[in-house]
Amino acid sequence: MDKYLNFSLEGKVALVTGAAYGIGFAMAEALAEAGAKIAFNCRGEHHLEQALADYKAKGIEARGYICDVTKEDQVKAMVADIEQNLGTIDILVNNAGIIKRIPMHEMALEEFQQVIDIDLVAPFIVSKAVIPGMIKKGHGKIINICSMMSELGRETVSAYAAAKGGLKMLTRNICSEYGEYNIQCNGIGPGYIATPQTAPLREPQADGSRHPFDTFICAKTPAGRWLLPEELKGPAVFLASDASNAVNGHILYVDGGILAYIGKQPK
Ligand code: NAP
Ligand code: GCO
Repeated sequence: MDKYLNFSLEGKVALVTGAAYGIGFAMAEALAEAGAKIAFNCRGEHHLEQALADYKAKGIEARGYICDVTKEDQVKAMVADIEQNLGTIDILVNNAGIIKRIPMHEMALEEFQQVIDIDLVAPFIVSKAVIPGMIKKGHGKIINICSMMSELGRETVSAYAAAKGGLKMLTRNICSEYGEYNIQCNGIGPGYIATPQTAPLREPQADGSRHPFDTFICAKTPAGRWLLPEELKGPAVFLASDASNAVNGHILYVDGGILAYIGKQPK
């Protein structure tokens, strides 16, 4: 087993943004299982309370914060409190994100801006807050949660695709600018994962039939199914650990093969 010690996160401090539930919760759980001390944030007080109970139920003493990642002052205060109580942040997962599914010509500027602020500007804000500590410590891991929409477009998700495409390039630029400080910045690009964010795409129709998007995305996924948040646990530990010290600027697509597949031929 000694061969695989470099997957261990013992003694590390990890901040996972937006990890009250969904993909962020699953990745934070994995980082804790690998030995890291966990800090997370969300916006909703009720989400925070429930998340703390959920982490505790899994034996994880997570440190939770109400912090809007688009507000630099709140982020700075959260990072300072983490550094004071847990130590310098070794691992940052920029996971917090939203989507608005609106035809672009009907989308209000404020709606477009809100998606860009949370999905692209906030990873800049949080990364900027943690990088000085990582430089001082001599190492760091930043993992940006990208998307199929970092590579592909589709109707109604213009703001989201613009943000996630930008996040792919922000990932590559942090890699370029901070690699010399032994900071690796990579992305995880999940496929279609069953979480609250995609619940509207899976809801059965009024007549009880499958949501057309549910049928569509299963035909676009070689395994013919939605992926699960737990299937992101291993990739997150890998990119957070010393096992990936030579991996930098890479977007690891955990998509079940969607990007490689033209789609199942209709019968
Ligand atoms: P989710 O279930 O909607 O969870 C989103 C999380 O982000 C929640 O904890 C939410 O907390 C938090 N959040 C949103 N805006 C925030 C803000 N301004 N400040 C702080 N926290 C904020 O989403 P998910 O499906 O787990 O997705 C997580 C990430 O993976 C997102 O970046 C998403 O774009 C990406 N992704 C998802 C899929 C998928 O199929 N589900 C695929 C590819 C990529 P509150 O509710 O308390 O605000
Ligand atoms: C959508 C979905 C996707 C997923 C994910 C795919 O409306 O198409 O929400 O955007 O969230 O980003 O990788």
